[in-house]
Amino acid sequence: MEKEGIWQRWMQGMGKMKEEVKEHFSQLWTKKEVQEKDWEELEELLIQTDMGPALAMEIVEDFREFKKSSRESSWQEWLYQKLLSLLEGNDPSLFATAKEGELKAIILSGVNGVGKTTVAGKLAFLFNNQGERACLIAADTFRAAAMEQLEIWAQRAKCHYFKGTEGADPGAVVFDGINYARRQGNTLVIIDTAGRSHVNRNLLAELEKVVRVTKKLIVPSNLESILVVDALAGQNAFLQAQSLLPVADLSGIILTKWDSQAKGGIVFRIKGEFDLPIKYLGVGEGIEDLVPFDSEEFVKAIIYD
Ligand SMILES: Nc1nc2c(ncn2[C@@H]2O[C@H](COP(=O)(O)OP(=O)(O)OP(=O)(O)O)[C@@H](O)[C@H]2O)c(=O)[nH]1
Ligand SMILES: [Mg+2]
Repeated sequence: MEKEGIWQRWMQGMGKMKEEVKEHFSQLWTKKEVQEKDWEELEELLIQTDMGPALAMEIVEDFREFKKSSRESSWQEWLYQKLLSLLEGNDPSLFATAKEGELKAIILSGVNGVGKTTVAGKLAFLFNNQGERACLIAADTFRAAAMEQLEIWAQRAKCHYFKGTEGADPGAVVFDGINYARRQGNTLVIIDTAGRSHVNRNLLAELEKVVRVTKKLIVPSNLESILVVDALAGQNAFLQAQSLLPVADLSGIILTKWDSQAKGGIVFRIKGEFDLPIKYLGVGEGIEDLVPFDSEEFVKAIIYD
């Protein structure tokens, strides 16, 4: 695949929305007399990209100031810098400060059907290709089918796999799985958890236990707790992050289904409100359809495409 244009292709879903927003910026930039309702319309459009009302207001206010003070640079350049600044410090790498020679772990959590198991398989493939020896742990013990699904991913990724019995306590499975991986000489475990509603207390307590058990066996620098979010979930994605952040002690986010009709603004909202880095984007159902989140490429594709 050519690197050129890849981001544009992944972001095709943003198409119509993105064009409308940019058209508005362009019109307001050239207009001599801007009515209050024009600014409000822009704000409304920005909210529709899922970036949240606070950020939409901030951008409109800043843009108004900029229009007053400068006729030099273009609105595109201004918006590019503005959006990029909102993602400042977003480090997409996993295990940036990991201890060499110590087992690493990734816990994947999220609501039903967002793509956790798929991400588990993609990450195992990715890290194995980078020389790690990954083991997938099936901590989704609710359904036998869920464990089988992960096993298929383990075969695709050509990595080790560990499962408990159906209905077993996920915390106990994780305990056994991590010890198994140590014995096998794995360098990385990827823990696939069951989908859970972000408002179900029992299920949240269960996830909390999985994280607690993992922390007992893995040094802090070698643990990544990742929330998997469906990029199409909009406002709901924000609520999911809000509720799982304290429970799972999250260290980052992976946004899936980016190849569908994602509107994009959610990236800025999650980064802004929780200061959680966006690590990867899921861009399809294939094993290689996972890309590290590149802020510059992302913003460039929004503004200049
Ligand atoms: N188009 C697209 N589909 C995806 C992506 N990631 C996952 N899917 C699809 O989404 C569906 C659900 O994926 P799973 O990985 O089973 O989701 P899950 O979060 O493990 O689901 P539960 O375990 O039931 O909560 C599957 O049909 C996947 O193929 C993506 O990046 N793009
Ligand atoms: Mg699953």
